Amino acid sequence: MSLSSYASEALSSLSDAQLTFLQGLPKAELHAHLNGSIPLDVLQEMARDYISAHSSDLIPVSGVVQKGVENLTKGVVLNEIHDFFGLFPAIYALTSSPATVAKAARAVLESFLDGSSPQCTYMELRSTPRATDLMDRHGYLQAVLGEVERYPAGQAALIVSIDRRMDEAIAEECVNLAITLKQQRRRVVGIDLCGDPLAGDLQRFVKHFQKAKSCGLGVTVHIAETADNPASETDDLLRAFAPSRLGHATFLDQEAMRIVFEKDIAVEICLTSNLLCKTVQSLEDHHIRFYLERNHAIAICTDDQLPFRTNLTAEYALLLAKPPLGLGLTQDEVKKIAAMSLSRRFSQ
Ligand code: 6MZ
Repeated sequence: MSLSSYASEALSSLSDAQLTFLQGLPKAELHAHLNGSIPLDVLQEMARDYISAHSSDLIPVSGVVQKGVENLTKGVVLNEIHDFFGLFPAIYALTSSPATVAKAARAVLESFLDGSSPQCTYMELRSTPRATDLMDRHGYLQAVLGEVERYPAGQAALIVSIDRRMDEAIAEECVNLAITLKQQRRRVVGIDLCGDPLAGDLQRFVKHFQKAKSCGLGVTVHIAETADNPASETDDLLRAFAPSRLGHATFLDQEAMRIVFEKDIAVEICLTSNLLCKTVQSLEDHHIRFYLERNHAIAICTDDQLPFRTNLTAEYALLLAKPPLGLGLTQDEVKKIAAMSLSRRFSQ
């Protein structure tokens, strides 16, 4: 798949020795959404299967799928972060049965963990349980876990995502499934709050997140992803949800920062995602600099390698490449950042 200009320019500016260094660096991918990480060739194959299986349907859903996959193939241009969520109906049509969810999960895990130069040494894949005509949410999680557990515990685990758009009852069901599966010693290590950053009232989820935490699940939340997220919501997320990791954390105010430092909450950083969603204007302005200056724990992550046309090696290349293509960090600094990602895995 062709990479975004950010990823490809940073990668091609590196020497062979720098590339070898990045590829051999032990690192963890802690923030990757399953349905946003399906390799393009696998998605295209799934679309072909879907279209041939649905050719006689009265309602031509195949058109939506075809258009969606064509857009992803061309490389989507997002005017703003809200455009991003419109990509998922087409992808979700392709991953609506246990077999297709498993196929997608296998392809994602293989793209990160297999081959002669895997993207990472450990991966916490995350996904939102979905119920369709062909599966319930438990069936969804069984299908994903079946693939995660093909790898040793030291290599792969699952985070269950709760979408901000969910009804409270569905969020509760997802949290309870995560807890039960953990108690059954399945490879679920945490829960996540994700979805359209401005959707939903989060108060209705508080007690469910607290229950998950008290049952030993790690908690991570997408927080302050846009400039429009109110400070009061960010404050609630930090205090009531008590996360040990944060996704994006792009627009934290001073008080929020104070809590992040005081509680030593790690930040999952997704550079290309932020640039393409235009929540950050340039690498020069990226909040990663603030955390680096203070030696605060971060983990470099891909978010959604399919629409953002990146991979974990490219995200690390953005650290190493000289400005303006990258941050111009030294190999020792990058090594330290990679070690931070491994140290912030959720416990099993
Ligand atoms: C917020 C995001 C996201 O769970 O179906 N998702 N939520 N911010 C982001 N950054 C731009 N990227 C992905 O994977 C897809 C779902 O993950 C969430 C969205 O809810 C999306 O529908 P799963 O496997």
